[in-house]
Amino acid sequence: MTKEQLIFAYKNMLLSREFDHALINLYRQSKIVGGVYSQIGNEASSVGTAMALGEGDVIFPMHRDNGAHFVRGMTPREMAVNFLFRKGSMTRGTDGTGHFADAKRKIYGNVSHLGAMVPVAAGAALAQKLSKTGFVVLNYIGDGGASVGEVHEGLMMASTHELPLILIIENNQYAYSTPLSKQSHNPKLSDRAIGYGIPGVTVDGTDIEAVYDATAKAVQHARDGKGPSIIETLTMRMRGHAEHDAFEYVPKEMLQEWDKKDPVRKTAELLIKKGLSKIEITEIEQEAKLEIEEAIDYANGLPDPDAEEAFKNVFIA
Ligand SMILES: Cc1ncc(C[n+]2csc(CCOP(=O)(O)OP(=O)(O)O)c2C)c(N)n1
Ligand SMILES: [Mg+2]
Repeated sequence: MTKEQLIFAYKNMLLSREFDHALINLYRQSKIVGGVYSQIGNEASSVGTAMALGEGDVIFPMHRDNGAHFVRGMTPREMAVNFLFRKGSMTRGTDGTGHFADAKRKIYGNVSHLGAMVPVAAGAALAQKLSKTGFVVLNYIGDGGASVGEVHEGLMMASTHELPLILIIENNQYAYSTPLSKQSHNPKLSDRAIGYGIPGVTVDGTDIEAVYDATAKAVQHARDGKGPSIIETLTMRMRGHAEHDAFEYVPKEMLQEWDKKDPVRKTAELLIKKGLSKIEITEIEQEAKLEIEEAIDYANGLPDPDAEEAFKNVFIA
């Protein structure tokens, strides 16, 4: 990655981290109801993968991919309005947990039912192939979600028809309270690519450059008409499944080990190696913090949605 790309990556990783801290605080004050799914530990995976796309490519983020939303140009204000489910949010205030799409930015996720998004993404990839757009489709799934049957169906279709689909398996070691060892006999999830006859690779998901490089390679493979790939990004879910979960089932030593590989800190260290000064890094950090604070204040100042919104787009017998 160039120095400019790394600065962009760092900024977007910080937006994700700061937004996370802000949502956690609001949750503790009961100002947010529903799930707050922490992104901490996943920032290099969501940002590095999304950065490998070009304009016009399609993306299906999941619940820990706020970094990808920021990379695609979603502003902190838009994100805050969505997550605080205010009037004017993309779900008209009916959801605050990231189940919004934005067609103008080619963001088509998030389908809540784990696994169900992959056949939809494969369909979007088929559309790109039939219409010869040259665009690719990037789709995320977790270590738990990757074991749902529909993922297999989507990959069967994508591999057989050589569709331009890239599946990112974000292996953060846990699916709610279930460790990977209790739901997959083979811990190397990228091995699943062998069965489909497509490339599969496992990368350090805390290393922004490793994530970006692997995704850029898979994107080129797809653009060249050679079909789908699987990339497994190894990360750690540093908090509970969502903020209601005290995650006492996760060994403390495991969290301590992974904390040494904190992706945000590692990216700052990389920037210093590339010649950025500590002052320049602090400036980027302060800018991200201020942007998020301003966005949260903005959203907090907006009214609740009108009550009749709750009756729109639902079937009432
Ligand atoms: C089919 C289905 N089953 C259960 C759920 C509830 N659920 C949402 S996220 C989640 C855990 C998913 O774990 P993983 O795929 O590893 O992703 P992570 O949350 O760790 O990022 C569960 C059980 C769901 N959304 N869809
Ligand atoms: Mg997981």
